[in-house]
Amino acid sequence: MTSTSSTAKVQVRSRALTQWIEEASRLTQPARIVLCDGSAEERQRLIQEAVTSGSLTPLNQAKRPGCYLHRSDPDDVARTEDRTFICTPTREEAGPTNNWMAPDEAYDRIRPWLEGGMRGRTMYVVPYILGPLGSRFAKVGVELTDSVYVALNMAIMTRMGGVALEMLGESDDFNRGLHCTLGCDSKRRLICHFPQDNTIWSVGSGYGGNALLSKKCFALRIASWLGRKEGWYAEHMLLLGLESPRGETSYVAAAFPSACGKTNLSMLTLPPAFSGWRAFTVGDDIAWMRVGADGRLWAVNPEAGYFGVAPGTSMQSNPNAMLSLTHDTIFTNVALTPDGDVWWEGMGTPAPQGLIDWRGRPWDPKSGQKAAHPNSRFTTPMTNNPALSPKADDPEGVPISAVIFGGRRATTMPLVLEARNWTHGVFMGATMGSETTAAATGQVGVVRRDPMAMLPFCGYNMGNYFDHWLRMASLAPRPPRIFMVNWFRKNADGAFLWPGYGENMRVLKWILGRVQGFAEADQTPVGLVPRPGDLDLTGLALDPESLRQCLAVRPEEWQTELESARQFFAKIGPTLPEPLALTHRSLLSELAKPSNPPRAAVA
Ligand code: SAT
Ligand code: MN
Repeated sequence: MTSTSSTAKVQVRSRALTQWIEEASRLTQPARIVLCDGSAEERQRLIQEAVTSGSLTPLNQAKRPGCYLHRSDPDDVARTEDRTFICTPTREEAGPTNNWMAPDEAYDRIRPWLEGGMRGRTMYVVPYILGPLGSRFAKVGVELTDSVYVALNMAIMTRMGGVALEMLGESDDFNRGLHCTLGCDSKRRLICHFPQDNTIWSVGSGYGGNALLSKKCFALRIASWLGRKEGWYAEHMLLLGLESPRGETSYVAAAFPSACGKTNLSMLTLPPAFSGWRAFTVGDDIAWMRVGADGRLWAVNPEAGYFGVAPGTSMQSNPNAMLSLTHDTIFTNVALTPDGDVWWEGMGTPAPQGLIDWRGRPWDPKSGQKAAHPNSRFTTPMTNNPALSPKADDPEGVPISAVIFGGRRATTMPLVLEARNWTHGVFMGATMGSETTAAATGQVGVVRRDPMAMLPFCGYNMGNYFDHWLRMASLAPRPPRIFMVNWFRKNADGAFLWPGYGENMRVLKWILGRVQGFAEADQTPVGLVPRPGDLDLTGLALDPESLRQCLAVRPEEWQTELESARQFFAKIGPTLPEPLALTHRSLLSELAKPSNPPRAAVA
């Protein structure tokens, strides 16, 4: 017998939603159904439930009010890309870079697992909005989940509850996310996307992007598919505002693969030499972008919170994140201190004695094991961020001056490289590569091509996705300029050449200078690079040799790079747009030319 919570002060007016909840509860047979209203009282009630069931451990409330620790199943600590499927009627629609399953096959495989899958448990109905309220960007999703941890995370990550039902009204236009933990059984773990049905079925995992269906599943995979159909863009990008000493704010959108410092860059703290400047976070992970009436590209952050990587986050690397984490935050798989606080590797303080590791066991510093899982996370509301942009909630979004692609590359890729034109910029994004991190299961540290940081998140054929990017040039009369950055280049001894973090502002200043037409650059066979004197290095002790190596374009490295890009394009196959193949050929012939003395290029 199921009962619906009567405490919710909200009402479902959409017949389609009522029917779908009924259908899902007939299938999964929960003991209770709770319709989430998004209120503060509800949050307290859900936290209480989670603490009682052991899903959350309260942290020291005097030190971290409103903060809790969650430990996931040790076998369920990252996205599982090999169990993630795009279920379009044809394999061709999903393309060569996605796992594909026919929709009927996927539904038929998962349905038996879902039968009675929530028996004895609560089904939380979580209605949410992606995008600012009242915005033309905004979309409604509803996630049905048997995880209170997921419901609590969704309340932080999205505009959740009554507001979403209000926006939905009587409409049937919403994303249907059905999530069932099934004891986090890896043998019954599948994350299936049905773009044509605007539906996601996720089973067997309670973690991050597998389970918070608003995030990678809807805001990227399904939304990228909707964006192509409707003429807009859903991208794996942070959004950052930079206010100059003259009081003008410019916005950049930047794509980096998971766990490459997107959150840090989006919360940038500026070096002392940039005292007249200010940096503001609009978003840290996902951008939805549309061409505005003025011909520029405009963007919003569809989310309302951050699901950031904890290890490496410190007062030095990201003070705005550290300040955000002082209250009302859920920590996942970090270490617990004896006085009920959190700790992780790279927090900037020595490990206290008596730590409990991420699995809940006493931690032995000599064991060689990490106390916090490398992909341990914090979930914190964006309103906690001292650097939150006043435009973060603006229905209009922000106009984008520059699109920045980046990855983690020990060699080849200079600190910054500007595309010659739109097609070359799309080529740079399409061929970008990065060394893998702990954000997904699998081998760490090998270079993989990760176009626009969307390889695991593009909900349709990658070749068609490139074509959609090329199309922006004709949709937007005033498109942003495109750049590539690499904060992670190393010298022959394996040491990082560039200090990174706040010092990245020096590169951003050059990028804005290029956009505004006063910064200069050298032409190289593969794009435009600043000369050492073009970067504002005031107050930075960086030896000239390291800087030279940071900016170097080495033809022999680029030969290898372009060969690897060719192999990747071959994998894309017949949907690869011809302009990208042409760009590849023209770069090869530029590289083959006898080297000319570098020319200064004026913007
Ligand atoms: O687990 S998530 O997909 O939400 C985080 C990430 O991989 O970037
Ligand atoms: Mn991400």
